[in-house]
Amino acid sequence: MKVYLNGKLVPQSKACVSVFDHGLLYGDGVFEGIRTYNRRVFMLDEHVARLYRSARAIALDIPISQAAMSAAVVMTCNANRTWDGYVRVVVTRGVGTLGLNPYVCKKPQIIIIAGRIQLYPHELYEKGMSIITAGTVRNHPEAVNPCIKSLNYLNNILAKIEAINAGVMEAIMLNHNGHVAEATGDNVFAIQGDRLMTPPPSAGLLEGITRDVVITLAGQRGMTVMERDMTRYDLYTADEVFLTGTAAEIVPVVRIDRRVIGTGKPGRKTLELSTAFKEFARQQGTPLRGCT
Ligand code: PXG
Repeated sequence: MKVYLNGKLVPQSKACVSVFDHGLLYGDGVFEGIRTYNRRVFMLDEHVARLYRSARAIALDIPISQAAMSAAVVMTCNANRTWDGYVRVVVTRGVGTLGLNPYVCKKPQIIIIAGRIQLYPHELYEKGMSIITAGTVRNHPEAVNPCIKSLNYLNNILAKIEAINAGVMEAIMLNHNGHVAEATGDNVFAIQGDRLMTPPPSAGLLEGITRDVVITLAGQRGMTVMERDMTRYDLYTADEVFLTGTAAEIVPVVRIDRRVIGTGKPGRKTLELSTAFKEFARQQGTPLRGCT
């Protein structure tokens, strides 16, 4: 595998960063996870724009333009023949000292890894997923805003530990008001009748790019889409619940905190949206080498 590191493609074995990198020492940096489908990079401009927003929010100046970043992603995918895969873009603050001061870090490190992604097991998409609500509260937006896709995922990892320890793979995180925010690496949706509900960004969540696509696709299918504050009540009493994310796509949820959701099977509308999403993802995207 060839890894993009600060403008060059280097063999995986040579793709190293310093132990003094503030990304490692403090989680001081930002990242993106992007998919390729059918020789196209899905929603590349949107991911790159979010990366630069995240960087801006932590006062990190990425030393190349957004267009150059997009070109670097395409180049890395082509070099690795990542036609149906997963791309991780990481920008760290760079090498500094053992102190916190980010301004001593003069050169942000840009890393692009084009590889595979481990999706949830196939049967989860057919049978649906069991999840819990976590006790770990989602970061307060006035602390580290969850809109920032930063390298510090400890808040999410603490909730993920709760999930795994409870024997499930995902956890819903609530915010400081007890409202539903999101899952540890996915956004959450609930369907009640013809209404599709998802928490608003003000609830403290990453504005997922898959979330945006699903909102658009649902609108096109005549569903009423509402961004509104939700509590566990809305999840427990929903007809259907599902999670969305770049890696996960659309995952039906059939149990929350051991309560059965809807019929206990993936819902019809969830499956419809999932089919529409797959169709859209195959057709849309920035072309890679050999894309027809
Ligand atoms: N919320 C959070 C906290 C995320 O990290 C999403 C929602 C979904 O956003 P997109 O734009 O992908 O639709 C994410 C992104 C993992 C993993 O290993 C997941 C993400 C990022 C990094 C790792 O599960 N999801």
